Amino acid sequence: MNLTQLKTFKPILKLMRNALIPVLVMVAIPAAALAAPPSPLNPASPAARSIANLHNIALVIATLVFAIVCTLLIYALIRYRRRSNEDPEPEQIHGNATLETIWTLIPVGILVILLVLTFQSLRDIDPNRPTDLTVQVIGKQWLWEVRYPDHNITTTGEMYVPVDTDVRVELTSEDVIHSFWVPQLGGKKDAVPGYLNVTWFRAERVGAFHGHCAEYCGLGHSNMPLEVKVVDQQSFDTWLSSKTNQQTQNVTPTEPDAESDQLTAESTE
Ligand SMILES: [Cu+2]
Repeated sequence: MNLTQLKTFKPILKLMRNALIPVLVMVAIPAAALAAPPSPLNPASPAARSIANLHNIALVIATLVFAIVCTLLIYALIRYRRRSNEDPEPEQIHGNATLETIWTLIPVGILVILLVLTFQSLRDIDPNRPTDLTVQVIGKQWLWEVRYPDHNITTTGEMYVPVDTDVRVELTSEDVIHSFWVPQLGGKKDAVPGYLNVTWFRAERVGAFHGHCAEYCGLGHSNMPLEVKVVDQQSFDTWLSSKTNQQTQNVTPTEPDAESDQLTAESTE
């Protein structure tokens, strides 16, 4: 390599050196976020697993496309670069029907694969299925109220459910739009005032799953966590009976009915 060629490469090397730290930061921050406990990539429910699988497949395909395109680009830049002014122009490939057919069919094939997989995921997250437990979740500025309509129980900020049980979650809001999101149990679903949205999950293991409002809903938005506590059936039954006793002692009998009538009215609007 002579001196002129070295001078040509110098700005490129400088650019690569300057870009190294921003690129590392761009990779490290999402990687750290994904490794944190409530990661959607560590699913604990069939719907969440379906979404995570779709993400992983799309990521693998996108990475392969990126790697192949970059390799071909770098190869072409080096192999066909003009070394001197006498170099002839490389052979042009405009109008090559075979090549153009190939690079049309490959993206179409990739999109068809992703389309089929997306429809499969949509089927997996569809809440229209028989479920064993119904929970009503109401977003408020700024907390989550969780009601068990079949048991006349209300909790705040936490949801108890039995493991391996299909749970129907009926969502609405009292004020502004909130979004119900427990990353390990499923995708986001908005809680909209005067409207009933439904999602479902089946927690496959015992434990606490952290969730949070995922729609900016005012100054207290960051104070809207939701803890889903998944316990075995026996512990759930014990919790239900202790909570029922506690609430019948504390609450006047007409109050829960009035609240649940209000939710039904809001839902059917
Ligand atoms: Cu919010």
